[in-house]
Amino acid sequence: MSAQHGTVEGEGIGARVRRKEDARHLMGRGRFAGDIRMPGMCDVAFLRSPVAHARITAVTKPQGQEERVFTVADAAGIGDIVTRSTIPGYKLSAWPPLAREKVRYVGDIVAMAYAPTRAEAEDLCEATLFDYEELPAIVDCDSGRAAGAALLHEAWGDNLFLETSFDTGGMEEVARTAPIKVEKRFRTGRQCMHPMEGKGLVAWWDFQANMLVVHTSTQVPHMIRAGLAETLGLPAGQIRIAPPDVGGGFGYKCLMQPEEILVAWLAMTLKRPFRWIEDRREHLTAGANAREHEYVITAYADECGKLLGLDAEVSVNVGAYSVWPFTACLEAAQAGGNLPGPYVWPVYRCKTYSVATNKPPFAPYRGVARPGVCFAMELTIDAIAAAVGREAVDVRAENLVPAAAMPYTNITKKFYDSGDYPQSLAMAREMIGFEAVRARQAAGEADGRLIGVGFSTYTEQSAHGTKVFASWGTPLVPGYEQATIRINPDGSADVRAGIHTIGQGLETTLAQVASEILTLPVSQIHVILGDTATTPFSTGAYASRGIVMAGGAVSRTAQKLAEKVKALAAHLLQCAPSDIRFDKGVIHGLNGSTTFAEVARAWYTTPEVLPDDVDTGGLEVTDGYKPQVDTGLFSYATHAVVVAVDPRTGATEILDYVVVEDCGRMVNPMIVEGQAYGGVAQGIGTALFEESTYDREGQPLASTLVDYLLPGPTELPRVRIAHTETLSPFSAHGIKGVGEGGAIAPAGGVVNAINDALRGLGAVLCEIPATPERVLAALADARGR
Ligand code: MCN
Ligand code: SMO
Repeated sequence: MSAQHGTVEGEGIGARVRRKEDARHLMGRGRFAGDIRMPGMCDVAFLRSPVAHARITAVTKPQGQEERVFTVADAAGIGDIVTRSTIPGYKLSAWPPLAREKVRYVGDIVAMAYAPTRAEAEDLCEATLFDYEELPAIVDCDSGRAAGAALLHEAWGDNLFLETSFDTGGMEEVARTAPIKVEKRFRTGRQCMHPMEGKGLVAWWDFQANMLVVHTSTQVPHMIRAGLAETLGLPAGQIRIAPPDVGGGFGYKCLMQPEEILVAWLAMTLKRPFRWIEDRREHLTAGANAREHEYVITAYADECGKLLGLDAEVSVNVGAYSVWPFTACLEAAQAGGNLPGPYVWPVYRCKTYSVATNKPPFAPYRGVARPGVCFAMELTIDAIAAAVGREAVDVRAENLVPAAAMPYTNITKKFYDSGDYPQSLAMAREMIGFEAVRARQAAGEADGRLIGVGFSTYTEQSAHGTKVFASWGTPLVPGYEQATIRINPDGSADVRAGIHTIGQGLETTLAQVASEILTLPVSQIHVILGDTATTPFSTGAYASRGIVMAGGAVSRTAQKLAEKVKALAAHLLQCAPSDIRFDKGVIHGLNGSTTFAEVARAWYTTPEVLPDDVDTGGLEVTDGYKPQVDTGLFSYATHAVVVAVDPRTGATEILDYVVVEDCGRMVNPMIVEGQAYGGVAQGIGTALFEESTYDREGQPLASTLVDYLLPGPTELPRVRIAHTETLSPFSAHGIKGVGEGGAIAPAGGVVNAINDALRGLGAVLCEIPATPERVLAALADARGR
């Protein structure tokens, strides 16, 4: 349990080191894009389409201000966002950063303006006239797929970015013989991502270096350099991405956004500093979205609930354009591949549809498809249990991949590298006090509310490797990660990596990995991340790959650097390098000891004390890493939830919440727990509160945080977390990723608990968020039956 973890001595892997980055953030001394001031800097604002689908007839600039307002006619040099993919049948969309001919969602950019202040820039946008002929809007998957539907991209002939199918064969036989058949439809609401800091950037021209410098709030600085080079037609060597502090990314900041391209283009063209800072309303109405899935599921089982076959159709409402670099199809591709989850399914068939609609484009969001997939799968397991009249927790336990089968290749060829899934379920059952909850349920509540308990088990594919992304056909495929480590003249160390820190704690944990090898205290290890001018190449922080990939690179690089330090120290201490060992930052030889500072002094300032044939490579090493498997490392967890539902109001309160997680070796258990807390908070938002609603014309209805409900401290339970540590045999130090996991399970667990509470009344909820209205509708439905 958590108390056993993090009692490691020192500050290396496994220690509960306090986060290095918190000091500046708690003191308000972080430097975010909005904090950057430059002489002569202008603010940029955007005129956005007020309608979801229209043909542009005219855009008229305000008289006398024409040179500060830009439409597509002024931006001949800017390339469209065209995200290629090698998946057969995938259709390309061309997304012009400034709309051309058509607008395809409310928020699509029609014009941009700049001025010394944001208010003046907004005034210029308001004074710009936008004339259009409205076209019918496609807002949901059904109407998008209907025969004769209006087309977003006329040349396609339909509204499907991609259709995929997967079939193991054998479904007809299962359908004919299986004693239990469960048919279900599930829906998950559309969401915004809401990092605490929205998207934003400052761009300027550095005359000294003769390059464009972009301080953009991003998870993927090196990829953005490649994307800007492509769309701006500027060589990548003349672009520096120097990301400032990033106040959360959650996937949203993986994209190259049109605003990013446009502000960079202004700086490149007019050779002066420009800034755009997304406001909350822009995020809610025009920022990329996530999560809107529909599932049609037929599941087969035997009389005991043993799973026999899963037949599924998944539609994802991916919005108007394909985002760069992950395309509009990542979500559905992941959904189809991950739906079977941690269970043994002998037969599987799945069709997926990535449907283009007149809504904002679709980004990966913490967990990507898996929060929806886990919701659908966990509700399916509970439905099967109900059909065979058994406890869902028992049916779950019997169908999870057993520990003895590890490593296990599942039905969709996912390689589950290690773990004990039934153990995590058993521990969660124990911690939540399952029998006590059943007893409390039976006794009834004095206030008339209904108690329910729900479980949700998932796998989190982390650090997906080259082959996985290559199979999705994305334009940039992540391979290795690299790190550079240098011992400074004072004996401290610099760790440089191209991955970025976005709030998830890598400034601390990468220092811990270096400390594990070099034994220097974390305070003497400076971690410098993200800047393309000073760090080695990285594809970035996403897919819970940071600590596996960059941590692996830091580990390998530190080991090579340690050899160099040992060689120099051996000379100073007159012994063999193999006799040298490090302990708490002190370097011990056979007959004495020295320090990193003394070795550094010898190298940097008194080289005459070193032999003539010294390795002139010095005290700096760059090396890279990729895990032994290319298919990702699979973390997993079980969440257990107790809720009280008020059948009169439909309101749900979470009474207890338990997480039993396993992400291999934990580098910092405190940070892992923080990741679980944060993820669960977002997952509870998905389960109960958050929804980007649209009307039939494609108008967003949730344009403020009054309409779009984010959970706050009063809505969130005290989450109890326990860990098991099953080391991966395939990664450095046995580490697996954890960044997305917390957000994957809550919807499944919470809604299973709600359905458990409502069971006596015959109501079943299949749609999230589980708002009071939906709970009441499910109850009314049950009464009507
Ligand atoms: N960690 C650890 N031991 C492990 C696994 C992870 O100590 N066995 C720590 C890591 O060192 C790191 C954190 O947990 O500090 C997350 O690590 P990892 O799972 O490798 O994830 P990434 O570094 O790749 O970060 C991205 C990931 C993703 S994909 C999303 S989405 C997400 C997440 O992290 N966005 C976040 N967590 C976030 N947390 C914050 N505060 N802000 C975001 O935007
Ligand atoms: S959604 Mo995380 O950035 O992979």
